[in-house]
Amino acid sequence: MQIKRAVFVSSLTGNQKFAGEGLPQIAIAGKSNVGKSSLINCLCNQGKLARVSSEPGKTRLVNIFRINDDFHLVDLPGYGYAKVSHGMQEDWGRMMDSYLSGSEHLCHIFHLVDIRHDPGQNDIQMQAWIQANDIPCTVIATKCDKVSRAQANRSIAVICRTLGVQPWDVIPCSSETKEGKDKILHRIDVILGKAEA
Ligand SMILES: Nc1nc2c(ncn2[C@@H]2O[C@H](COP(=O)(O)OP(=O)(O)O)[C@@H](O)[C@H]2O)c(=O)[nH]1
Ligand SMILES: [Mg+2]
Repeated sequence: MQIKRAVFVSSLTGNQKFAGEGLPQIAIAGKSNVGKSSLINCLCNQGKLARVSSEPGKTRLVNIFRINDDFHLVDLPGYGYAKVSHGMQEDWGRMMDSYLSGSEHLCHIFHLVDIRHDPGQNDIQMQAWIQANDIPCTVIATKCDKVSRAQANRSIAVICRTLGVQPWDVIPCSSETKEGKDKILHRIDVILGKAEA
C-alpha cells in the first residue's frame, strides 16, 4: 500500500461512537511515548500529521485519520503514564472502553511496545484485553534504531513470551530510519484484503 492521502478527521473525547462511513478501522495502542504519533507520521510521510511529543502523556484523545479512501487509522490515548492523576486514568479507561466497545468497524490493532524494554504490566494487560476480545493484532516493536540487531532479536523473543504472541505477528520498526515501514504497509494491505499474507 502506498499512502497518498492522510487527513485528520476528528478527535473523540467522551462517549462518542465513530462509524466513519463503514470504512475499516485500524487502531494504534501503546504506552505514552512509545512512538504512536511518530509511526503515524512515518507511515503517512507527513511530519506533523499526528503531533509528536517528547513529553509523555499528552495525547489524551482518540484521534482519527482517514487514509486514502481505504481505512481509518485511530490513534488511541497512551496508557501507563505514571504522573497523571487517578481521575485522569479513569478517564483514559472510559475513553478506551467507549471507543473499543462501540467500534464495529475496528478490524485490527497495532499494539506498540518499545523494543528496548521488557513489556510492562500494562502492556501485558492491554494485550490480554485484545486477545480476550478476539481482535486481530500485530505487535510493533518501536525504536529499533536504538538497539543492535542481536539485541532486537532477543527482545522480540521476550515480547513473544511475555505477551503471548507469535514471532510473525511482531514487526520491529523505527520511525527514524523507516526500518519496518514496508512490512507494516504490507500488513495493512493484508488486513484490508488487498494482498496475500
Ligand atoms: N530513536 C527513535 N525515537 C523515536 C522513535 N519513535 C518515536 N521516537 C521518539 O519518542 C518520543 C515519543 O514519540 P511519540 O510519537 O510522541 O510517542 P506517543 O506518545 O506514543 O505518540 C519522541 O521524542 C520521538 O521523537 C523511533 O523510532 N526511534
Ligand atoms: Mg502521541
